[in-house]
Amino acid sequence: MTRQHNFVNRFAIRYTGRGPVDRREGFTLTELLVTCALVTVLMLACAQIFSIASKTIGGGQAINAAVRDAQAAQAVFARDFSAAAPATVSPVMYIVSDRQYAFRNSNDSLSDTDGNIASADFDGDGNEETLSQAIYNFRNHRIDTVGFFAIDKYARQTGNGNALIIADASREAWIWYGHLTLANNDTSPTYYGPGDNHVSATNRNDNNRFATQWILGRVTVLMKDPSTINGGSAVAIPYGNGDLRPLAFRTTSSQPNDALLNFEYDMAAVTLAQFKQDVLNASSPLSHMIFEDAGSTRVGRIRANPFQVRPLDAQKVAQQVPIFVPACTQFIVEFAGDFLEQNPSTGAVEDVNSNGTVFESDGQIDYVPGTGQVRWYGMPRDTNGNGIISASDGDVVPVRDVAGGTAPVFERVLPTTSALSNYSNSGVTLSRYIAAWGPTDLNRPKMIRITLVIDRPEAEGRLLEGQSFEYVFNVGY
Ligand SMILES: [Ca+2]
Ligand SMILES: [Ca+2]
Ligand SMILES: [Ca+2]
Ligand SMILES: [Ca+2]
Repeated sequence: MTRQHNFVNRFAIRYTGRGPVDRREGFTLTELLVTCALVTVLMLACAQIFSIASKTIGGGQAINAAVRDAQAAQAVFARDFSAAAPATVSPVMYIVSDRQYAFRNSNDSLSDTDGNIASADFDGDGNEETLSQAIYNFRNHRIDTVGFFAIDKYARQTGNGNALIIADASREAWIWYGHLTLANNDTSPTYYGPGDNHVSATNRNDNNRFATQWILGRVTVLMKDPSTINGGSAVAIPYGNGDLRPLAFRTTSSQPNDALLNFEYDMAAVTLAQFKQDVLNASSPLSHMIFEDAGSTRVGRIRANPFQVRPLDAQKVAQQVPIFVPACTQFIVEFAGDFLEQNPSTGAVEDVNSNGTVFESDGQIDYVPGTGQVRWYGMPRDTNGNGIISASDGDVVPVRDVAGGTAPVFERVLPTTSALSNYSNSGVTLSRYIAAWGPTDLNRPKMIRITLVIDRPEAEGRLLEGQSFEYVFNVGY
């Protein structure tokens, strides 16, 4: 028998009570008190060590969690963009770029000395300064939205009443990404957009005011002919009468109002072909190309409620379906493609074939002369970090700026009235940028670049800002 076996056997005897335990093995009161004191000292020491360790681990965990979320998101983005419907089939694709000032979190809000959200001590010299709106940081955020049609295999994720999910599927869907509008804590909640101020002292933006509270959403709205939809008319967003759904945001009074906005249903009773015809018939197509908030200047943002109370019903469950990436403080969408004709030897944008326009494909994805890098278009942004933001510096700018000041038809709304030679001046203000390709705009982006910042609450005090992730996707068609 080995020593180990003896050891095990001795324990077995003690705990099965086969013999009387020697009194000398017990503790006196004094011994117990001394032990307790020693344990207390040890516990205090351990608490110190664990506290220091957990501060270090906290930063690491925040990074790990952000990386995990970003990796999961990357796979979903890649599949969605690769499934984008061809321009000949897809009536619409759009990118809306918006910017929003917001405090990172409550502590950031309290630490601001002058009460002006736009100014902060960005350079660490002890004074608050204001930067160009084209420079994005923990105060100045991008809250872009992107919408397009796709062909893949999509399962329904919403239901009706007590049927939490109705079994149904489609090969056609409208896909939307953007920061969500979120419910506040009221029993009958008010919905607030990212960075919105409180409506009043009693009606507050509890869950969507600070950037670290924001949630990036993703929805797929299945598209089917009404006669083929399971579960009856209640699940459908009817189409016709020139009222273009699903992209028209507010439906007519006879239909379920805000059904899509509220995300009660992820099924539109219209096929891609039917919807395309509707867009072609529309008198003012632009208003139906982007998912819009009628009655305000705001872009449409799907409503979600991450904090539902029981009992759950189909609508409460549906309002959690859009939740995609929590703590997402920046969502930047940019595009590349073959929109301009460039001189093959100099790279200059010019009418090489003398047909009167530079807005045409020359067989080459537009590139930056000199470096030969892919030219990315969108809301102005300094991508090489040198403090200059311009077309000639190779930064992100509208196509207009690269094309000598004239915008192509798909640039529907521009952030400045004219192209600027440098957007980094602190006086520069940017309004919305919209690129929207309609049913007759067949030359569409070849690539989409997504830049995400994930700033999880546990990173506070450990990381200066969130983690940034950048992805480039080929568009499937
Ligand atoms: Ca300030
Ligand atoms: Ca080109
Ligand atoms: Ca030409
Ligand atoms: Ca630059």
